[in-house]
Amino acid sequence: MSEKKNPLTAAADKAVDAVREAVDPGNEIPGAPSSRPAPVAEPTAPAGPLPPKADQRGPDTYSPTGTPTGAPQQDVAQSGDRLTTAQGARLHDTDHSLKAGPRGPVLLQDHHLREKITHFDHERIPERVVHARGAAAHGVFVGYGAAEGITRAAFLAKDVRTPVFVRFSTVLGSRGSADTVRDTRGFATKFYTSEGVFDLVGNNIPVFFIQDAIKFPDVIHAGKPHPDREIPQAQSAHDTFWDFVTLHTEATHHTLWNMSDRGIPRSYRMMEGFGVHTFRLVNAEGATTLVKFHWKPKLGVHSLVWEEAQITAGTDPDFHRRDLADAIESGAFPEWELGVQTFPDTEEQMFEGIDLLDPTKIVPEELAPVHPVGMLTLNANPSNYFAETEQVAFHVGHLVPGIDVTNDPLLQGRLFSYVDTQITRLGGPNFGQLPINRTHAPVNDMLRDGMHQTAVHSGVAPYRPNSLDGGCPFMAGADTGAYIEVPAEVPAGRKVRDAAASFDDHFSQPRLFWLSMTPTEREHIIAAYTFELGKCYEQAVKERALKVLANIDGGLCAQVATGLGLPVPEPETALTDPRPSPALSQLGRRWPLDGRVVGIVTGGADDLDGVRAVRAAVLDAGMVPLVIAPTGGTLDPDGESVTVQRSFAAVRSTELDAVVVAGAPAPAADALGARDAKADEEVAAATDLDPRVALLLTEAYRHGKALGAWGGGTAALRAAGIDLTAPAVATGDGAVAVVEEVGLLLSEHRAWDRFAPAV
Ligand code: HDE
Repeated sequence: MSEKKNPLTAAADKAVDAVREAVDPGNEIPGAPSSRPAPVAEPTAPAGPLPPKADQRGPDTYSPTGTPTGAPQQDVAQSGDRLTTAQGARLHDTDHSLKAGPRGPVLLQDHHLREKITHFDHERIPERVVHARGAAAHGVFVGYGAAEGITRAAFLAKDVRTPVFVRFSTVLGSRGSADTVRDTRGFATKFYTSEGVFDLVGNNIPVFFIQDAIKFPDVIHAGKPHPDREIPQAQSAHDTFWDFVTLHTEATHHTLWNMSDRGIPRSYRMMEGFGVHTFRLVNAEGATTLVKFHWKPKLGVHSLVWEEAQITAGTDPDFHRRDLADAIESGAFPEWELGVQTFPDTEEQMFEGIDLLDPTKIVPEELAPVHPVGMLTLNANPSNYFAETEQVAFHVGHLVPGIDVTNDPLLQGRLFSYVDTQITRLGGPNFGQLPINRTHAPVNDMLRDGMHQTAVHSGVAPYRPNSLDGGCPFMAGADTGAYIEVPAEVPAGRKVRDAAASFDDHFSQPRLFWLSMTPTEREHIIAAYTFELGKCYEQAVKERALKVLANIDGGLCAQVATGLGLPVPEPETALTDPRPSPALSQLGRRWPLDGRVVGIVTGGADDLDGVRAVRAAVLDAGMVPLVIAPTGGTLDPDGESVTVQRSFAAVRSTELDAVVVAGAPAPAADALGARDAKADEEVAAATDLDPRVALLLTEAYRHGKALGAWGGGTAALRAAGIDLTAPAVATGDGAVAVVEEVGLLLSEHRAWDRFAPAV
């Protein structure tokens, strides 16, 4: 079926180009709340609503039944310049309820009061039972045509542009929980294709804790806070999680990934995405291929350091959503290539001895390379979190012709769960009509009525067959774009509650993952297990966890046992000898720097020309400079002024990817231990460096971040106790030369070679 030209896609692309032009990276640090700077005095002249910021847009405007309306997106936002009731009646006072006399009582007749409070009382909807905490963006997907031989899906055809909405999330935490917790991340993509909506509802980890959907409530109940005290929030470092995953050893592989650096991503922009299950593609001739979907980020896969993640959870719990929104606002549009691993659709559905229906297994890329089939670019922020990010409803059953499911028992259960959950969360069966969920293909579904029905259907015969509505709607066939399930053979057998024998191997792939890690990555894994198990109370759980680790690797088990102060158990299964997969490691290359944040520390009177030049060089490299000085305000107000983005009191190293230092500022007036516990007075007395700067530099150093200093800045590094000859510490006299070197160092993400691994 040929791709219909979607007028709104073209309009959206145009709007995106306009965003690129409107972004002025020379002056703007992303994050301003409004599209226009606010006056100090409260405005008094009536004016209509401000337009959204240049980086924002809402869902494309389609009718509830999939027809483009062509309406400007602002038409569905608030309108008019006067405050009204929900019915549009203008109001003259919203600060006082209607009373019998100025001292009351309040009158029941006050409709405005009751409407305002009643609506407020119902502003919340149930949060997602999993993946409650998320952030999303609009974008476009462009097919390369490389998949045309294996799928008839129109959106994968060459140069077809499809609007998308992508929501990233953590799994365990509540809506208000912190972004940087150790957890799996969701990576859910809604493709608004010409053939209907396709949802690819994946994660940043390619395997799952369980092999059968019936265990999902178990694993989630174990991972969620304990039901008595409702702690801990958004994390797995507690007894119930470890109790479950050590008894239910098919969770071992996913748990190991969670304990690796994949569990604490630096950014949503720097994560891989995986469809996890094996899907079945079908081409125009009806030939089928089994595939696994992969998203490959242009910026590489990068992580935080655990201490950094913990500090950030307190200092900026919105770290990942801010990073995503700021990057898009500054024009650093995140990109991922979609790729597929392909496998012959054989009767046994195995590949090189790996069961393709077992979602706890990967197929190493060295055995089955990932073939790129298209490019995703996120290019606009939502204009309303609730309407878009909260109300978006994904479903693995939202498929388009050319993409079908397999018998993976985890996937089969998901096919039931997602509609079911939306009915509770979004209040009825019409969630597909919410603007963010509307398909861009015509809908004639004969589904009628229900809560929040926004379509106004016509005709009298929502049934088939009918003659009263002219027989409409008619069925489609393969040649007219029908979704036709692949008539796959169903293996004969008895009805059983059981799994295939090949599902019993729970340890060979965790071992493969462990052996594929570099020594630095292994150190991080050891530390994560030791931390998490160290937080458990039950000795039995810790001992059981060590037994599981012994089945992965003796060295891993011994190191964690040492940390826990427990004996090292013997493995209970024979260790296998898998070939490592270097593709699983995150390290060892250089990656683009788009949207990375560079802190520029100055005492205010240092080489300000150097500060300006560094700022310009950082912006030129597509990164974001944050000028850090003793107080807020501007530096050199009489010259070419430099705006301070962070005072020493407000900054924390964790918001920076790299730091360059222009001088060695003496303790500022507010460097008082009594006021700011970060301002260690002993450090101040011993070094004559502002202790907040000393803390910033030492934290950045031990988190492996590139550091640079020029001129008087070198003295600051020295005063902070930083070895100037250590890896990724750049010093020199030329400000720009130093920042260029820092950029090069930052392209490797972190200087892990500062710290020698023991394993
Ligand atoms: Fe989900 N999952 N899931 N899941 N899942 C949900 O749907 C479920 C699984 C994933 O940003 C829920 O709308 C079951 C695997 C993401 O809105 C719910 C099983 C993978 C998101 C649900 C799984 C995922 C969800 C909760 C076991 C990776 C967030 C709210 C069979 C491939 C989507 C909702 C968003 C959300 C059920 C397992 C990914 C309850 C029963 C495996 C990214 O329907």
